[in-house]
Amino acid sequence: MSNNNVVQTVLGEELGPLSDNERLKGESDFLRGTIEQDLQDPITGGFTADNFQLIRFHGMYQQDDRDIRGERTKQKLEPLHNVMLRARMPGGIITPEQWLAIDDFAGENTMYGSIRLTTRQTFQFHGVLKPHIKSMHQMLNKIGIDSIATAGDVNRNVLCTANPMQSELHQDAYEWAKKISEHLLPKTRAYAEIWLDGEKVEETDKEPILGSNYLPRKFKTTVVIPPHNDVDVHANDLNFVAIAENGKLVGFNVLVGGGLAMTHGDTSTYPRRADEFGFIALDDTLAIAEAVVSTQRDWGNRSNRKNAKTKYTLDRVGIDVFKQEVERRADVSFQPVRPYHFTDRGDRIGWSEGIDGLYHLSLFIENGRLLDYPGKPLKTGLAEIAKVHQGDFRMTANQNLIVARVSADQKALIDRLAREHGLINDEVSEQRKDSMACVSLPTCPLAMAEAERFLPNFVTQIEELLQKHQLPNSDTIILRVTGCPNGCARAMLAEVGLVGKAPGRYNLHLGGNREGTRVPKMYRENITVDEILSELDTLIARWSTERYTNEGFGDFMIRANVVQEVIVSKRDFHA
Ligand code: SRM
Ligand code: SF4
Repeated sequence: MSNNNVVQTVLGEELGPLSDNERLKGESDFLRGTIEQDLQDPITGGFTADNFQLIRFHGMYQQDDRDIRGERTKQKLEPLHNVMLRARMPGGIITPEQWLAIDDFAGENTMYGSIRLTTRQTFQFHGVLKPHIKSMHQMLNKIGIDSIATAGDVNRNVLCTANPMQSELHQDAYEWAKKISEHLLPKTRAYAEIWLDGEKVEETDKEPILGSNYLPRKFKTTVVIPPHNDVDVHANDLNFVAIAENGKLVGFNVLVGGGLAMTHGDTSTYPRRADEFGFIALDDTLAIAEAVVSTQRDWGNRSNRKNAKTKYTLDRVGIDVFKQEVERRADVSFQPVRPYHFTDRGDRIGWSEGIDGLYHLSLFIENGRLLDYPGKPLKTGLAEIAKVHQGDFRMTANQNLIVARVSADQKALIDRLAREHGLINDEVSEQRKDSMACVSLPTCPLAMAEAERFLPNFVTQIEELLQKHQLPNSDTIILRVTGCPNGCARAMLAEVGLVGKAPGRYNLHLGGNREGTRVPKMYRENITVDEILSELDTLIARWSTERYTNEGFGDFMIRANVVQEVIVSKRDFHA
């Protein structure tokens, strides 16, 4: 499929000529391109032509700092090209030794000196210049970490509920997240050859699962342990909902077709919840994962990348048709969905005790940015903890970090280190813990408005509104801000979601729920921050006085008819 004059036809329907991304994947020699030559080229700090896209399959994005872009153009300099690296960490578990190595690299070899925890349970380095790229991969390899398939048209980092309290169930679920990740990884040796000086081999195995053109678009998978929906299943193409009997994992409910991105002004794009396909036994997990991926591989739209994700394939071919194809390919019949429910998505910040008698400290890391701030040396604090910690660390899909499996005799020491370095702060409000922003400016090339740098002050203003309307600290609103409609902070599953439109201007969405099972609807378009605050002032006042007992802000927005409920996204979201 490397010829872009070829028209793609699926189940008799013509979708159009293949996009240029199909050409570049097909011609890439299994993701090698000419990345190695570009790496040697000292004339530019960047990657050229197709390599700009191909490095994504190796877990890197080319970026430049947008704050200084204009100044460099004035000085007739090329943008200060660098890469952002995203590691592959199924289930987000990292050891103290690994942590110390990444801490060291971030401090010594990146432009920003930070480690950024992401909304998909891993970390990113921002600002790695060309001379450091290869040594970065070699450092990671040495400590048992890679960045394969954390970006590009492949199955991304597989998430797993970060709940160390139920240790046995968590361990089983986590093992499945790892197995699924391994099973769906690209089989090409390109990563080892380019970054790890691996031996050159002719590819004999032609990517049996992903195919030589890889997937039509990115693909996201989770393993979730109800009642916590911390991974936000409805943002993901494929979800395995753990079903346990007497604390033991017995199988999974499978949910397919979630995704949150849209494009401003294009009503063929929309955020969408995943659909329930049914229950499967544990032994069928990999076959089902593979069948969902291969169905999407063959039926996903390779002509229009904006309509290429699984959510659009389901809506195009029909949910039942897609499901039957998965059953046929896997030779497994879905059983009726087993009962489950979600209650919440947040992390339990602070200490908790697991059923195995070990302790876990969940740290709230604002925007996931670990850096030494004046008076708050967060990055140093974690390194100090890593030097003494005998358990592990767990990154959460809420950009937080758990110091997990702490023995009783280490608890006081770790608590002291965390407090001394500002990692525990009893003043942080519950509202702040329920707020999240994507990276956005200055590193994200797609950002239309601020998000990470905007959120902290904005939360202070929301805290003031909650106080003004006499709401206690425990009554919060799930608030998420993304700098553009791609939705990286999952604003499209928030009670209040702000979506960047232009500098200082956002679309205001309302009506998601606390469990993350409803997409919020647009209430006001392209408004300023003052206008947002004024709207929220009125709505929070009403919530405070008119709500039923324990009624969440998003639920109240629907009941009070402030916005219509989005039930079927394709029909309701833009209506
Ligand atoms: Fe994302 C693109 C950051 C989670 C939907 N995302 C980007 C890029 C790489 C911009 C780019 O393409 O050049 C951003 C890099 C910014 C930077 O400087 O770091 C970026 N996305 C992030 C992270 C770091 C946000 C964060 O604050 O933590 C998250 C990294 C996750 C990870 O570790 O893998 C991140 N991105 C998400 C999520 C949330 C999720 O998966 O739970 C979504 C919405 C869910 C979904 O996929 O529907 C998301 N990111 C996108 C999209 C839209 C995809 C689409 O369906 O159209 C893009 C743009 C694209 O792919 O074309 C994008
Ligand atoms: Fe960038 Fe948009 Fe994702 Fe924010 S939502 S990180 S602005 S792509």
